[in-house]
Amino acid sequence: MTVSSMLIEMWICHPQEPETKMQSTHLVMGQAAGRALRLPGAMEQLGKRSGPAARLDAILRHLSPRAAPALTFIPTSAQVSAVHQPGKFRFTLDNGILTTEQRQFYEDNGYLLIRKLVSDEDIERFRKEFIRICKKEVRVPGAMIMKNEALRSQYGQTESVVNKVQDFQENEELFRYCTLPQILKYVECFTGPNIMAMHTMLINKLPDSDKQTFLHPMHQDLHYFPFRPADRIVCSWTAMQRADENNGCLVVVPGTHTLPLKPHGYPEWEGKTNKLFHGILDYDEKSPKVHLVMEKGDTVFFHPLLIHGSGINKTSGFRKSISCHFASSDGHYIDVKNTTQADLEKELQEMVHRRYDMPALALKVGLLYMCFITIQFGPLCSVSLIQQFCAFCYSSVTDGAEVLGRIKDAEF
Ligand SMILES: O=C(O)CCC(=O)C(=O)O
Repeated sequence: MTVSSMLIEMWICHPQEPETKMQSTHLVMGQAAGRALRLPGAMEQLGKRSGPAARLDAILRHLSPRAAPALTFIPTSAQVSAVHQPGKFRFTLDNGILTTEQRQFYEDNGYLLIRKLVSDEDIERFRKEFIRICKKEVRVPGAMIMKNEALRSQYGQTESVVNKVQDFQENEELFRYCTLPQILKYVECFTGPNIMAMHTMLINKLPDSDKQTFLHPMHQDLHYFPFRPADRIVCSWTAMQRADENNGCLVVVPGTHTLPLKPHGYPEWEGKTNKLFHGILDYDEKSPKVHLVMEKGDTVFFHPLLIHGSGINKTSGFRKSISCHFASSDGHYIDVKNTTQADLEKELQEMVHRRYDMPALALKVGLLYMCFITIQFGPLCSVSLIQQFCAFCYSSVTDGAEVLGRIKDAEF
């Protein structure tokens, strides 16, 4: 049997340890190529889980029957060696998908653009689901929905006010993006075959006529991630419509994926800055930038150290994209204390304190550390975070179900 695939959004880590292995709660062993399973039902058929996975299952059942993790298993080629092969290539792995030229391009530039990777039909489904979320026809437990409140009185509950849906792992339709075989086959070239979906976003860059900018300052995504190794993390970002300089396409500084992680903070510019939209503090505006002009369905894969951002949307329409950060489950978490990421952790801690009003609980069991691990970009805990939290703190938390309920029922 070979490990043919793994795509999960649920994992366990140990906050007490400075470097913690990313432990998957589920491994899919020996799936036939071409089969994709939807869990938890199917998992039971694969046999009994043991160790931490079994413990987590038991805890989640105890907490709430609704809390069972949504698991999606998608076969990958498993042709790739996740072990770093010294020599020519550092940032890419060989599974026969990328040509030598494509590998070399990513090695040199830190990104790779694949044209027409996602079909119009899939994009239309994502778009429709996004509209339903905007209209509150569906709720996405644990997701952070970022709105421009100033526009609400004019436009009501519509896509005209929603900038972003983040951490949509509990929405089956949007999460389908992270499971598309054509996406995963490329992801595997960067992460290796055991893949975890770490962070998801559907960005709807609003027209900027009223100066309520939704501008992404130049940054490195690794700033938001307390896990490593960086070279086994990749973002896949798909344009849901044409993106160019006019509507705020992605802008990258090629080759910067070889730089270390730089100190980030709020940009010192006139006008609005968005919560947690940090930028590189010493960013040199003269750096040679490339505007990634993309058509609907085009997808760019990029390294988490690549310096990138996006400008304002100067048109009267929206600019939509859907993205996911994937990482190898063979990675580990780091303690960000005394690193450039420490301030972000603090900011997130404060947000969680305010949002959920549970400092005592948090302090008792180290929730705050865990928050940073899972929230990544957003101010809100994701459901999987709380599940992990409960799993860890089972012995000391008596009201885990209540905490979980509070998060799941939160109105965003
Ligand atoms: O989609 C955008 O406008 C920017 C996205 C971005 O910077 C990111 O995903 O890190």
